[in-house]
Amino acid sequence: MPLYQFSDPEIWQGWTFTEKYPDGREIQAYFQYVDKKFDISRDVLFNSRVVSAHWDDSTDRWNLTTEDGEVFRGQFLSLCTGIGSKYYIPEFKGLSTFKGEMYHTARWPETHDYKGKRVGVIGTGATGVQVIQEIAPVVAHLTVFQRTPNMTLPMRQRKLDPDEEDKLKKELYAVSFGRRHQTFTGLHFDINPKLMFDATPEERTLFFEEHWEKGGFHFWMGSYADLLLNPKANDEAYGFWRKKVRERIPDPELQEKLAPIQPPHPFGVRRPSLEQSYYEVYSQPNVQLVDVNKTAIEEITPKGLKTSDGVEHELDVLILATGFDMVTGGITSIDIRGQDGISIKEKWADGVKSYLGVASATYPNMFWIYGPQSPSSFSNGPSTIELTSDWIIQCIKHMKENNISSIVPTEEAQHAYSELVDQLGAAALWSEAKTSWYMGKNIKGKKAQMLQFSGGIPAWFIILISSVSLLPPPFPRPFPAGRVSLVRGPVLDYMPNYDYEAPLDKFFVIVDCIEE
Ligand code: NA7
Repeated sequence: MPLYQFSDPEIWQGWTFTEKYPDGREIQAYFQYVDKKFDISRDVLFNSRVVSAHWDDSTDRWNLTTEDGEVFRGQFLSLCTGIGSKYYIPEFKGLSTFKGEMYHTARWPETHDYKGKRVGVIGTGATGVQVIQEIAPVVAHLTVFQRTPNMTLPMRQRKLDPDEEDKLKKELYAVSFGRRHQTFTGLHFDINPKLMFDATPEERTLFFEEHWEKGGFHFWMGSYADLLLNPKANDEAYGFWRKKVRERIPDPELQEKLAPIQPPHPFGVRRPSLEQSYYEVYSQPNVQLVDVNKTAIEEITPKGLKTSDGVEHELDVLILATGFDMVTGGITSIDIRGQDGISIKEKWADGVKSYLGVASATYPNMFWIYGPQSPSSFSNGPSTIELTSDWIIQCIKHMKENNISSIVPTEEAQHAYSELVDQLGAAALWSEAKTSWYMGKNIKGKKAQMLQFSGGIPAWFIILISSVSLLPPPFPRPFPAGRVSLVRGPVLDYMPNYDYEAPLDKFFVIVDCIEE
């Protein structure tokens, strides 16, 4: 069953996806179905860009202004700006001189015919991989400009049988949705608590094979507990990945470009993209792979793209699959000012700080969902989104019932939480990827820091609910002291002497606090 959907039975009982990974059209149809069920559109102002949000301390209200000059007032501000809403185009010399068609993958045209065209793609992240495998069979020529090979995983896309799904709905859907709150990623499977070298070589090989066959994120977030903690353990997984990928690429030179002997960074410290025919297309005669580390992109010309070896790659279409100002860009592109009148962009120039990954000191009554310092991109979206939304509703309800008109995290609580996020980030191998958006390193000038809570959903959830379900004020309580670990990794004390016995039983399914 697809887990990337709402867990409300009113929704899933009446909807069946046709594929394990539905395409854009089907996802849009699903949203329309949800909208019809809950009449969401009634409360939405479409095509309306919010440019500023200023807090007024004298009235305890937010004043919002849109690009069209409309002004709105509200007691609460909930930022549902997502983690990938501000797309990013690097400053390529001569970009505006290009005479052909140019698209960023975030602004993909609804319909387009690439048949017979000479197409260039810069970037081999999630969108690059998708575009490359889809258009390679139809274009006249495709040139891919790669900086870092993507350590992709097999998607194992398949059609879903409606009868089988009906049966699953009766037996397992509710169970699987419940399970989403108990695993590190909010998927239905979890990280194996065993360490890589506690398994015998035979056991390991069979384990890898099984997870590879399952496809999706199994090989990554279903792996041994120290995959992202121990470089030697990571090498084992990379070696298996490299072998599997190389089997699909006959040409040794291409093998080295796409799955090099020396990994550019540890496996899984950047988000692996799911692919279907990504490696096969590179063997087509009309596809060329340019390693921009060897022949750099010098400039974009009216006719195409010039690399440092003097070659001008002539193109009809240039596709920029160059990513996003991830996690923070959607928030910092709005002029948000709180109690002290300082914009959030200015405040975060020196690094993001939040309380619980949902709120920020000096910005009262402002919450965000699936944003900075929450499990966001380390989790299945709906799993985190539903937990956070429930938390916000509960918090607002509590405020209403207790006549509290505004709340704001204290600087101290924010500092303590943000430190925990940093420490968790530093405890694993994440920072070894040079241009990872997980760490904000893909954007020039952005402070390098772990942007997500990397201790998994159960650990985050216990911190979240313990800090809020126990309101009354003052808000916030310091988050519950205790210990969080990256599964079997270093255990971090985030406040001493916390009696964590009871909540652990309930929520810390994969967090190992007792051993150390
Ligand atoms: P990603 O995954 O951030 O990929 C961006 C790609 O663009 C990546 O391969 C970058 O290379 C490449 N890039 C960026 N700047 C340059 C320059 N200057 N020269 C060459 N190549 C460059 O973005 P996507 O939009 O594909 O996916 C974003 C997320 O959305 C994805 O992870 C999913 O969670 C959904 P690099 O690898 O950094 O060397």
